[in-house]
Amino acid sequence: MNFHVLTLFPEMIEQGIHNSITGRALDRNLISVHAINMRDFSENRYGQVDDYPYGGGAGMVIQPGPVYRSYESIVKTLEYKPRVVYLTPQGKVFDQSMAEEFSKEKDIVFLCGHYEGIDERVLDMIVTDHVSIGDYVLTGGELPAMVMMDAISRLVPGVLNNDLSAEFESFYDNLLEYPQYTRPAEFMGMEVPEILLSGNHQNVDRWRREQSLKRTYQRRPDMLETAHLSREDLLYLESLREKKENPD
Ligand code: 6GU
Repeated sequence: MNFHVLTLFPEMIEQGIHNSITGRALDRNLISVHAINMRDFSENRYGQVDDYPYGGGAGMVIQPGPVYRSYESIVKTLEYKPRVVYLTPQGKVFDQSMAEEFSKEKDIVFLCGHYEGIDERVLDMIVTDHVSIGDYVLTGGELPAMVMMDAISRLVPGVLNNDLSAEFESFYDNLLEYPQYTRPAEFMGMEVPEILLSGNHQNVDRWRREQSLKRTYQRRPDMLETAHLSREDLLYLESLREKKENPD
C-alpha cells in the first residue's frame, strides 16, 4: 500500500506516521508514505501557492497550478490513475467499510486543503473521492489523512501481529469490544471478573459476547440495527431491555 500525500505541511505527515504500528509497517515495507510539498510546485519566486478569492470574502484559496503539478509528479511515476481523496468536511463520512474498500488499492493520493480551500477547477479535474472524518471543522486535511492512513494500514495483511485481530474486534460484526483485563488480578481492591480466571473457554467466550452486546446496547444502540446477531444474542438483549424496564 503506497500513500501519497499532497500537503503544505509534509513534516506533520512524516512525524505522525513514523510511530507505533504504522512506523513498524513502514520499516517492514508493508506500506510507504510519500509526503509531497505542494509549495515545491509553485511558480512564484516566493513559493506562494494561495491567492485572494475571486468575488471577495475572507481567507485565501490554494491555486490550481501547484496542486495539479504536484499530482502530475505522482501520476507520472505510476502506470495508472490512482484514486485521489480530497479531505474536506463536505465529504462522505469515513467509516470502517470505507477503510476496507480503500485497503484494496495499491496507491492512494490524499489531497490536504487549508485556508478557505482549493480552487474548484483542479478538484473537478483530479479528485475521485471527497471524504470527511466527522461533523466538526479542522484547520486542514493532514490529521484526517493520517486518520485514514492509520485505519487503512492496519487492514493491510501483515501489519498487525495477529492477522485475526483486525477481523475480530470492534465493528467486525458491528458490536463494540468486550472489556480487557491483565495482571494484577486485584488492583486497588478491584478484582478481575472471576469467569476470566476460570479457564473455561466456552464460558469466557459467552461472557465476552454478552459484554459486547451490553456495551453496544448501552453506548451505541444504533449499531445493533446492522449487527449480526444469533438467537442467543437476541434473547440476551431482550433480558437487558426487561432489566431496564424492571430493575430488581
Ligand atoms: Cl477531512 N477536513 C477538515 N478541514 N475538517 C474536517 C474534516 C476534513 N473532517 C472533519 N472535519
